[in-house]
Amino acid sequence: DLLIRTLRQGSSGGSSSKISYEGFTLKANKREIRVPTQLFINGVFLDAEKQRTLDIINPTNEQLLCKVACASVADADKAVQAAHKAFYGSWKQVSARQRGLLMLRLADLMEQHKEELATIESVDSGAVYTLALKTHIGMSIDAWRYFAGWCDKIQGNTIPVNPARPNNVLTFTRKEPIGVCGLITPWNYPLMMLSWKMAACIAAGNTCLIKPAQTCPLTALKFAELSVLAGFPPGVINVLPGKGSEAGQAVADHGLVNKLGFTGSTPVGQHIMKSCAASNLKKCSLELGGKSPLVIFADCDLDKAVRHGMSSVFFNKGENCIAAGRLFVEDRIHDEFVRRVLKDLRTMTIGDPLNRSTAHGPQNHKAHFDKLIEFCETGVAEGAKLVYGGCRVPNMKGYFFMPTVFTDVADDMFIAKEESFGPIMIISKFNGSDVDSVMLRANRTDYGLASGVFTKDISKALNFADRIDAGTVFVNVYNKTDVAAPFGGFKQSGFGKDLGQEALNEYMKTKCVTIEY
Ligand code: TAP
Repeated sequence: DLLIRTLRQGSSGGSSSKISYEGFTLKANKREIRVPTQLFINGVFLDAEKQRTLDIINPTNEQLLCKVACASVADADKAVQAAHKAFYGSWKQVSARQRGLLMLRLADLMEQHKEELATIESVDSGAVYTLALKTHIGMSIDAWRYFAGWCDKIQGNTIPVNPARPNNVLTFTRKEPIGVCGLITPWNYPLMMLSWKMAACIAAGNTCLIKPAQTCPLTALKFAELSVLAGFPPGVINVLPGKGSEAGQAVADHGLVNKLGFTGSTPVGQHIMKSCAASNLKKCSLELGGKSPLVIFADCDLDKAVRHGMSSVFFNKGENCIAAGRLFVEDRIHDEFVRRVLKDLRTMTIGDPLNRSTAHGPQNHKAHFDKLIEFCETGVAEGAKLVYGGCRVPNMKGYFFMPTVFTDVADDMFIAKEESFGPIMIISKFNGSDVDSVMLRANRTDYGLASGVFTKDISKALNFADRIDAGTVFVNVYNKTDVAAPFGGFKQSGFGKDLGQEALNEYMKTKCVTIEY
């Protein structure tokens, strides 16, 4: 059949010329990259209703990069109808193993285009290129490969139930795809958030539409082009750049969407859950905000604690959902810890994210940048001690925010409780002989996404892991995520897992079949 023929042709068929779209040529990183700027619905690129567009701004220079189609409610409906038709049509003809092959082929194409994708991500979102290559794009490719492997290993159970003698009974379960899934993602890791969700969703046999964050939808559109080259049937994957309040809301409200996978802020997550309930009681999973505690005991390897403590906050310019929102440092090492952090910060290279020596790029967009300024002003007004940064990088165009450190932060301060989502380290002291009290303080947050502890004492570390109320615990490391390990929060950080085998369950339903014989 056509799909198998496409698969056999290999990925180097030079078919890119067959995909027509309106786009722009990004000249950056010594490359010229064609990037689509239209909606991607039912396998083709097309304009939004009434030709509406979004302005895409380059955060490094605050200049207009391009205009991208902005989906309306009617466009969202068009995408849902396409996904619905594909789910009951062409996608049903594709066997689980063929699905895995398509996903592997897509991953290969992403790998072949990884420098292009990383360049686009860097220019669009301000991600440092070297990090974009390794994490934003690298982990996206890993996710597609990991979930491709699951496609033909999704199995039910046979279950011994009580028969009505003399008859026998066979009861078994089937894991079935849910149908059309809506995916809504934030701006901090645009392609990676898409991949974490979509790879699990597609592996489970669903069709989908994604509404990427309006500030940086470009890698999602380049990805859509690659999905055509990989041979995905039309309608299986649809990409709808647009506004959350309009296109996103339309997806959450749509009666033909059976599942919503959301990553974003807690307030929007709460709102979306209500829409899911009110529309058609669609299943939803929510990966929301965090204010993750990192506890550093005096008996740690201090070099390592400083290195990981820095990256727990400043990784991806703090636009990292599991970023350590609060550091509790044991009083005996507090001053030395702060001294070493400041020493490292003074040598941190801030600048063009495409430059290979840059460690810290611009924040994603202006509204976020402005909120960070406000966050720091609040901290100062509350009486926390601002020991570094807290302002725009002097004399630089672009949304460059100084890596920032606050000490003497009291538990009831705004900056101790609220997520900044930026490069702002919030440090408080604790007394090492009173572990109960630091555990209480670490857990006294509405969030429960991640956490970390640094200590050489294995009992202390395991006690921390037992007692902390968070979905992820790092011991003597931070930010160590992997596509095979489940990821997701507790409390107001949401529910449902991305990644790992557990993520598949978010995109499947269990049917129980009972036969008397
Ligand atoms: P949000 O403002 O919540 O936006 C997330 C997505 O939801 C965007 O695509 C947004 O569209 C869309 N949206 C907004 N209103 C909507 C509505 N009424 N209906 C449907 N969709 C709607 O978050 P953000 O500012 O982009 O991202 C930052 C937040 O995400 C932080 O709190 C961070 O902690 C969290 N985050 C969590 C994780 C995990 S794994 N837990 C990972 C990354 C980020 P627009 O493009 O129009 O805004």
